[in-house]
Amino acid sequence: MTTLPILIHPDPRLKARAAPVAEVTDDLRRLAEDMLQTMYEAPGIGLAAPQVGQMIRLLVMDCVKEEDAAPKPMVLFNPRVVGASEEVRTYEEGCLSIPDQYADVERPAEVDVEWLGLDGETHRDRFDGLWAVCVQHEIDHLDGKLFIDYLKPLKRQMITRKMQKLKRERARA
Ligand code: K1U
Ligand code: ZN
Repeated sequence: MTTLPILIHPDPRLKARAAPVAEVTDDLRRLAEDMLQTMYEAPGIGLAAPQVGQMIRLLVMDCVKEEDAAPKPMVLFNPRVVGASEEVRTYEEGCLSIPDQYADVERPAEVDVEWLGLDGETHRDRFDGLWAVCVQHEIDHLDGKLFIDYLKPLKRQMITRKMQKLKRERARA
């Protein structure tokens, strides 16, 4: 397994719409394994393929928080929200492509999602709590949308400038 470099905002690949996968192949299963390893190592609770420069509709996540609980890695190809609760919930989100920046985002509290699994079969489930926050954040990545796009322009601009500075510093190091 390989740990992949994570793109940092601003990057045009993080603003582009990713393409659906035609079929779940062994190469794509290997990429999903590498993404899970990258996510656990970061550490994070989710990761979308565009964040590692792969412009396909694939996301991984594991929102199990308790340290002594068994991990629950999930791999979703071509995920789509097919239903959402009227009830909304605000959560302070972060992003591995926007390190050390957090902001409140309001989203539906529960969502129904359909996707292709590692077995190539269609799956459907209802997500709530942190799982609902995370799956919506990751599907946004597949549509070229970042959590800062929900913020007021001034706050978004401030975060973007911080990230530009971070990238300049990392390039010099
Ligand atoms: O998509 C990403 O950039 C990953 C992101 C997912 C996410 C976090 C919070 C709300 C919505 C979506 C992260 O994993 S940021 C890191 C993080 O939240 C975390 C890190 C260690 C332990 C627990 C959480
Ligand atoms: Zn993110």
